Amino acid sequence: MKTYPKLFVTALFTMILAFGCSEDKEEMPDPNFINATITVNNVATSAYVFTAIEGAGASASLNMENTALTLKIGSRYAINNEAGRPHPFLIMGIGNTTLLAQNDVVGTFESNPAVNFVATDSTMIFTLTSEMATQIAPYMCGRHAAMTGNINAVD
Ligand SMILES: [Cu+2]
Repeated sequence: MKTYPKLFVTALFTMILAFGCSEDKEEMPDPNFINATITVNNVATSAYVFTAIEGAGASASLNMENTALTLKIGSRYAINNEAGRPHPFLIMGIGNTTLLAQNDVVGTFESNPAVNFVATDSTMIFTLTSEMATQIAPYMCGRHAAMTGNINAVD
């Protein structure tokens, strides 16, 4: 009969520890948490249009050709490119550099750990760090220079 209270006390301490740990986890930001998902499509070879934005931190006029995209600095974004492989999404930098690219071009921020860039044929995921924000320029299609619009990085 003495083991029962001992087990009970052990279980109680385990619960307290588990609760304490889960509280700590909530305070640690998940580096893979996506704040906003932006869906983009193409109008032939002349424009991108943003068709949906979900979550927080990103905004743009939907279904307007080559419209500006506003992104909050410090947030993580997924760009779902429904235009796919024929229209690889690029985030350009000042001086016509490429910061992030969905195609074979290797952007200057693709290996930056804080940016944590992930790209597939249909999606690119990245965190807009303040370092990257200082160099950000328009978005552009990797194959059609007419498909381009401004990116505004905001605090
Ligand atoms: Cu294109």
